[in-house]
Amino acid sequence: MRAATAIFFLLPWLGACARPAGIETADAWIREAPPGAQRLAGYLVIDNKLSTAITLTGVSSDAFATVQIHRTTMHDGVSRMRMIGELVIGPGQAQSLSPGGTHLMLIDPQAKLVAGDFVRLVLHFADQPDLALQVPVKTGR
Ligand SMILES: [Cu+2]
Repeated sequence: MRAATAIFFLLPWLGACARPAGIETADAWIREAPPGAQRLAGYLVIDNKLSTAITLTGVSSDAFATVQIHRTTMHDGVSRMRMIGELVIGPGQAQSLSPGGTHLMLIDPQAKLVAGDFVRLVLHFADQPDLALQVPVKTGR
């Protein structure tokens, strides 16, 4: 019984291949963009369950030429976004990348992406293994 339980819990680890322990993600999605748009926005929640801070140093995807981390700010009622080089998430903190706030800017899609498609994104962290995600494209705000 005990051995069977151990195998049950080990199987996801073997399949996941060096997924970083203690970093969880939720609600990842990419917003479908109008035809011809060269920039799409991606969102997710990154939950740091570790007792130390983690640093997201970048994101890559074969589906886009470039992925940047952007932060949206308001200046005199005008929304602007700027690139941030990295994102630090404190111990026990969850960072939400969401519409109107920090987001992933996915630049120059290699193919047209529509709702229902899935895109592989790889999150890169300092001092942690990469974290690969299959992220759905959806309509919405
Ligand atoms: Cu942006």
